[in-house]
Amino acid sequence: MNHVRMPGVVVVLAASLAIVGCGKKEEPKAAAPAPAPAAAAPAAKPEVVVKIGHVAPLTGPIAHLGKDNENGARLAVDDANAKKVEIDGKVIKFELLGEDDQADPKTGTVVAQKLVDAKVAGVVGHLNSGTTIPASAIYNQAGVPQISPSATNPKYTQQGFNTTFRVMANDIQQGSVVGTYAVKDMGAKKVAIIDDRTAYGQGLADEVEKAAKAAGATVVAREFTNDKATDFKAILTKIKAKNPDVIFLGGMDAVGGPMLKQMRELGIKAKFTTGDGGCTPELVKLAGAASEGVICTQAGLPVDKLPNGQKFVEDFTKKYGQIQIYSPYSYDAVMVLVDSMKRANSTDPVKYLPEVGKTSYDGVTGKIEFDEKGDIKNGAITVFEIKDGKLATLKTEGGTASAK
Ligand code: ABU
Repeated sequence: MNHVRMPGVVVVLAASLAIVGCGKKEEPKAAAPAPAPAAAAPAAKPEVVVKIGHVAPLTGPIAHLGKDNENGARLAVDDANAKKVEIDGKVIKFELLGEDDQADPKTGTVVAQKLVDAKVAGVVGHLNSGTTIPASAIYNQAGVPQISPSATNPKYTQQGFNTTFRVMANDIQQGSVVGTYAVKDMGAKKVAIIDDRTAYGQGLADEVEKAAKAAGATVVAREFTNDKATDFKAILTKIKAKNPDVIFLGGMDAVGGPMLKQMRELGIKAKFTTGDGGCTPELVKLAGAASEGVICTQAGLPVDKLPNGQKFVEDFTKKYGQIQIYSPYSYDAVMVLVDSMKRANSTDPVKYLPEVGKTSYDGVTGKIEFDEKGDIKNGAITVFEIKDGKLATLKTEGGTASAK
């Protein structure tokens, strides 16, 4: 049976007629007190969408690192949105615009312009120094703050731009630590150096060469490859003839993995060292048993020693799986942008950019403060050894403790 929904006023009228119709005179009842008017709901605050750009290689040999970076930034955006951040009387809904630069400098500038045209308020990226440096000119021209969570080449922050920041140590620090470690701690007298001809790989290799020589070693070979190569037998054969104690690679894990395997296949006994681009769980996956005993550095603290990192590690791994290396830094980079907007009470880059430089933020990676160039103050370098397929911490130099 269908029930016809009657408007309330009709129901009241029908009831009154029924009373009149029964012929009994009734004294009018005192009117029931009118219900108190419902308290007016507070007017909802207007919501404003603020776009934050993120750029990394999401395709190609180091897509696993690009996705790690992007996922860190995405988690930060989700966490910031859950807090319903209010700026200038409006609730801000942050939106991450993720772009793929394929680790290619030209593509890096194309996607940088795309983000500027999309009116992003800030950019986290890029991953590679070779893309971060050319893209930084575009963001600078547009006055858009840029924080790289992983580009370690010192040139990025040496261009005189007020828009460039990085939340980890640079390769002057990293090269000095790994080059000195190879000589003083690993006892290398003869060092061979290979780089991938990227801004990162070549730049770090130059710093390692300086540090190793300063510590008393001889550089017996300096070879290069490229960041897409997979066959290194020709350069490794040349290096074998020089009988080095240590081989250093300035390059990423996608190069380091197959290079390590081929070193062992050629019977090269030298110890293998590399910087942050190769100091990842992916290196172990790619090189297998050949990665045992590798010494490598990261430009930051070990994940299990991140001052405020426990919740980040739990949340990230639950949502995205294993941390590669830079996701805690991309998380912090987003949070530094948000924190700067809050302090400026504005999401307008013109207004909040000066606040980025004044940052003093307790991130998951530690205390974040910038020097006059935009480099992190007191960045840490950690030395690891790969043991039983895992990155085991040997020592950390520099770094600040969290205030928490
Ligand atoms: N820092 C190593 C990987 C990223 C880069 O600087 O190119």
